[in-house]
Amino acid sequence: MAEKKRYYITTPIYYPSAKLHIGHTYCTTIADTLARFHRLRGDEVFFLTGSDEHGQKIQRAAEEKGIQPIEYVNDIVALFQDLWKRLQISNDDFIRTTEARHEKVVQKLMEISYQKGDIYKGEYTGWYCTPCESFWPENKLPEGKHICPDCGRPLELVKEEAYFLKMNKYADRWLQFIEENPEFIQPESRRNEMIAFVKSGLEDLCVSRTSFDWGVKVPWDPKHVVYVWFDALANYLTAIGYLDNPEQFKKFWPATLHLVGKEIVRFHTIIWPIILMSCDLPLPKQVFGHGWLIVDGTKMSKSLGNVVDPVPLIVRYGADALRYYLLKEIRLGQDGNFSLPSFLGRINSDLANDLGNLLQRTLAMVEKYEQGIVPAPSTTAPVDMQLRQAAEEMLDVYTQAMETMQINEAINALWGVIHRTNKYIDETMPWSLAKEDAQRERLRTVLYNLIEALRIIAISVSPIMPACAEEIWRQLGLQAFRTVGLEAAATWGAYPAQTRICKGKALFPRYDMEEEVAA
Ligand code: ME8
Repeated sequence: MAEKKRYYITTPIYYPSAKLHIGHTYCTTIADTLARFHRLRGDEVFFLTGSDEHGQKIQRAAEEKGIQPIEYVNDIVALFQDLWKRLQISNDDFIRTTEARHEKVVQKLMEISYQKGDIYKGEYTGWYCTPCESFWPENKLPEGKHICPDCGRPLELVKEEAYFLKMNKYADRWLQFIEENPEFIQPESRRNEMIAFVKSGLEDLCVSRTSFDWGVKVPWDPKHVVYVWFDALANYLTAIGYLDNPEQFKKFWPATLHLVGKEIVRFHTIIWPIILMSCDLPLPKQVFGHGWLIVDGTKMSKSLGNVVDPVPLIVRYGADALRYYLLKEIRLGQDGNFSLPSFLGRINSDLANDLGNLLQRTLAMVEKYEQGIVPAPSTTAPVDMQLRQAAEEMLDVYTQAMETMQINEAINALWGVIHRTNKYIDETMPWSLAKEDAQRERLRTVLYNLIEALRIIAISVSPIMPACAEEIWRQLGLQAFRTVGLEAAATWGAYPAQTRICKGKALFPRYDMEEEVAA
């Protein structure tokens, strides 16, 4: 058997400065879908998410509430974990930067870099964006304006003793790496931006702070805490066992994909690789900067307060519907809008009508004409071959699209087969076949083919809507869904005839648009 591929995928570890919104849900859903797809394909997957709990932003938020930072983050991190559970996120680990296993890794990396002579003591005088936790030297700012070039919020003037990482020492190596690895920064536009940023001159990076204390202590000088981005990025090493599980670490590092929002591509493609170079560790294979969910033309953001809470949407419409909508509506790499009417439109048309109805109609006919037992096929007509061919071709397009992270293209291919299968019902007219005894075998073949198409649809839809896939599987009378792989979808005719179906409730209800929007 061919050796399994390793697939290590990460999301950003989110700040527990407030509860998460559908922007975070969007990123984590993409990562989950890719992780599930790779597991389905038989790859060995490690999927990581977590929380970024140190830094000035969190310390201030806790102070405003009059509680200790750790108490503050504990409550919010519990909400993160609850959200991921509701959304059926299949992460293999959840890393918190306040865990001892992580603090040790941060200190180790600082130590290695320091011993190598890449970290030196100095004083930082310049600007700081607390919401982004980002340093902005005067020369990177638009003339005379002390606002953050990333988020547009006011900067604070900071003057404090600090340690610095020699970024410039690695600039040439970085440029060479980027040239030799054109896939490293995606999409292409982000890559060009990052190259321009580095070519405009890299300032040494402040890697410690002394004006507050909520962070990992610098091991040789504990009045300093490690800069929150240095601390946060190291999470990707901690979770796979950099210090405590060398075998697993060797298996999964370098990461296959860091999926991040476009505003933090710079941290992941410039700062992170240089930290890794300084520590003599290999660089991740790819960083992909996805687009934003926007509201009225502005990025949805915790600190702007213009956010949509995913929890009531999941409670009302279900995790699968939300996952489907986010994956279908937005092309990876581009920005997208969330709106309730378009969400409801998708549920009604794609989920309730196209998919839900196909299952309902098919199972109702198996019950009516075959007393709920799926018959064996025995005839072949050109229309059957067309259906089979559509399913087989879909699998190729779907696999290729998933591999290149074009999830919405994979969905389009899959829905192509759902439409084709609905059309097959209209073309073969099982209700007419049922009227003639001479057509009995033909009717049986048609019913079998419909069930078989649904089996393939269930497998392929599972990375996108895991609960719905499992429900289709159950209603088809099949078992042990979790052990099924993508290769099972590639074999037309694998559905075992003479199985009893288990017709249940509709997969998705239809909503009245006006009532829902008014509610
Ligand atoms: O940046 N649309 O955490 P964070 C789409 N702790 N995605 C969005 C979004 C939106 N409107 N808003 C946020 C941090 N996101 C750091 C990360 S990693 C070592 C440290 C998503 O809580 C998107 O993926 O601000 C973005 O990059 C991430 O949340 C930022 O989350």
